[in-house]
Amino acid sequence: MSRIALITGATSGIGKATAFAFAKAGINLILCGRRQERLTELAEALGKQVKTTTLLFDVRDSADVMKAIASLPADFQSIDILVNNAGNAHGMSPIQGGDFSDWDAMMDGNVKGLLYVSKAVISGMIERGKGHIINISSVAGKQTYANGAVYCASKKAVEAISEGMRLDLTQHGIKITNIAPGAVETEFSLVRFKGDESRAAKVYEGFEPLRAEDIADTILYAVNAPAHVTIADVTIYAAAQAAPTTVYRK
Ligand code: NDP
Ligand code: 8X3
Repeated sequence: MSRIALITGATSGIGKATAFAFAKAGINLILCGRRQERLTELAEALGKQVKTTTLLFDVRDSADVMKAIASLPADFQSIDILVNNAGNAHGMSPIQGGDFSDWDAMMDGNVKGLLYVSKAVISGMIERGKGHIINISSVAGKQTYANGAVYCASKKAVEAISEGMRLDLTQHGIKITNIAPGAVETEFSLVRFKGDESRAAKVYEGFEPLRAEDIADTILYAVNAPAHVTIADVTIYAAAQAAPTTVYRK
């Protein structure tokens, strides 16, 4: 029987590429995000290959998260795969210059949002005695860099949550995969730098960054591993990147 995956942050970047990769592999899709137009467009495009539905919610709103996931049609309720991908960096500044609303957006979205969505999905996985949760962390969760303390903290939290989930959920037949990408060219830097296109473009200048599809390939590999195998933790750098902020540019 075809599997069902719920992907948060499916409207852009890594989430969107994962939706395409899953559709190609015959995995039915629950596509989530805050931009309905993009969700509808994606659901229509991928609906030619697999069954699709969309959920519009902000991961930071626990009540909305629970309501949206509870509203799924019966044929989408047995979620096999959860991809906790929604998230962003907001701003880049020394801790003493940090902005409260940026901090809230990162901690509430990247950390608490991931927890809310997981809670909404895990109970069903436990009942069915199976499931797979993919948490998108970052190399920022492995190594802190200057001016990135809060984003890095949010991704270190994701790493800890992945470890904790594995400890709590393995006994229920649920696999946990933590994926830590390096520099992937998506809308990420545009969001981080609040729409400043030239500043965002500079992040990826002079080297070949990762593509969203590279991360999607790894996610698909993890969900296609044999039943007795858990891909627990994967770090993926661009070939020219040696550490989060050490990139060899031409
Ligand atoms: P994008 O900005 O391209 O995509 C981010 C996605 O997250 C969008 O679909 C957005 O959808 C969704 N999202 C953001 N905030 C919320 C929210 N509060 N509620 C619901 N959805 C939200 O960035 P990426 O694809 O690069 O980022 C995906 C994940 O990968 C993030 O967790 C990011 O931290 C992580 N990552 C990215 C790296 C990179 O270099 N690009 C490297 C390492 C990790 P919408 O706006 O429609 O809600
Ligand atoms: C995104 C990668 O290095 O910009 O998580 O933090 S980085």
